Amino acid sequence: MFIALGNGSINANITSGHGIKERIPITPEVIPSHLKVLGNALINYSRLSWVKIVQRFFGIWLVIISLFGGIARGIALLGRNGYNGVLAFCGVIMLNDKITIIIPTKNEERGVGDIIEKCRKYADEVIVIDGHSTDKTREIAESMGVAVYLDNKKGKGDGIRVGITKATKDIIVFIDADYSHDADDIPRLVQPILDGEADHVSGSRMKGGSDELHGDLQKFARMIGSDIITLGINYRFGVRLSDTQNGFRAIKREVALSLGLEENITTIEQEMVIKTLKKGYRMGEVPTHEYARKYGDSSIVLKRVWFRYVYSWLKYLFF
Ligand SMILES: Nc1nc2c(ncn2[C@@H]2O[C@H](COP(=O)(O)OP(=O)(O)O)[C@@H](O)[C@H]2O)c(=O)[nH]1
Ligand SMILES: [Mg+2]
Repeated sequence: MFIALGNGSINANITSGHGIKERIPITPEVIPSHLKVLGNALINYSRLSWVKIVQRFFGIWLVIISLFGGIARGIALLGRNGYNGVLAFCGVIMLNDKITIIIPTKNEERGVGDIIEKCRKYADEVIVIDGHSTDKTREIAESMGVAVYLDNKKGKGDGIRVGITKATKDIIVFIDADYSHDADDIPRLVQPILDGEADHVSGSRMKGGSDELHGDLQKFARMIGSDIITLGINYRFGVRLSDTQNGFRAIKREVALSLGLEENITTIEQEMVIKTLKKGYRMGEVPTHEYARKYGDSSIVLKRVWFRYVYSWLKYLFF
């Protein structure tokens, strides 16, 4: 239905679901009857299939081309990624070509399969960087057809650095393999980059909640330490971030390559944030929830790594 102005009067051009065209002048007296006609037109449209509605609005050729294009893409995804390929086709088709997802793993045989499966919804390129696992992590990942590379046995940071050199898409997403992060948050995480608002986006556990930062002394210390580090970064660069330690993040590949990352362990997360800001790139944050590790223990043992956190924080902040 179109409302048209002409000859000093307002006309309603109504095409009903059956294709009958009516042109009715709108005057105060006839408004109730116009509403009735409009109501009928809407009811008729609601009875049409979506194909017919698209056809009415955009013409038959657009429908034919998009149907063929869609079917071809759907078959390709079904062949490559099975059911998840079809899900991707329905939901996030635009993202798949732009993202490389990197999953660092060390002895994650219980979670790696699930996380790969979920990540495939959002990226054509999923890469596992393994820290020389002694369990079946690599076998499982390889059997699922994703690329698997070994790091240099120096820690997660080393794995992240190897991953950056292997990625080929415009945006890299890092996600852990221990069920801490929800792959369904990936579209939200990359959105600020796609919108041209940020070059590097971190998931924020402070905004999205964490099951890993509260409950015992070790967790409390991690939370306070994380807050102090973030505070220093905020005042040094005049930003207001809430989380600089989360492993769940998205970054433009070109930016990641330009940072000259050096850290071998999980201190690489804060190094990435500090160097992003130092080089004048834009940081973004979105709330993401951190779930409790489902099995095993964190690789971070605070009494062993706290010094490296403090040292690398000060080093990258001021030198
Ligand atoms: N490539 C690689 N990945 C690692 C290494 N150590 C831990 N990871 C992975 O990094 C992710 C985060 O590790 P985790 O121990 O959960 O650290 P936390 O989440 O900070 O407590 C998990 O997917 C681990 O499997 C390593 O030495 N090399
Ligand atoms: Mg973890």
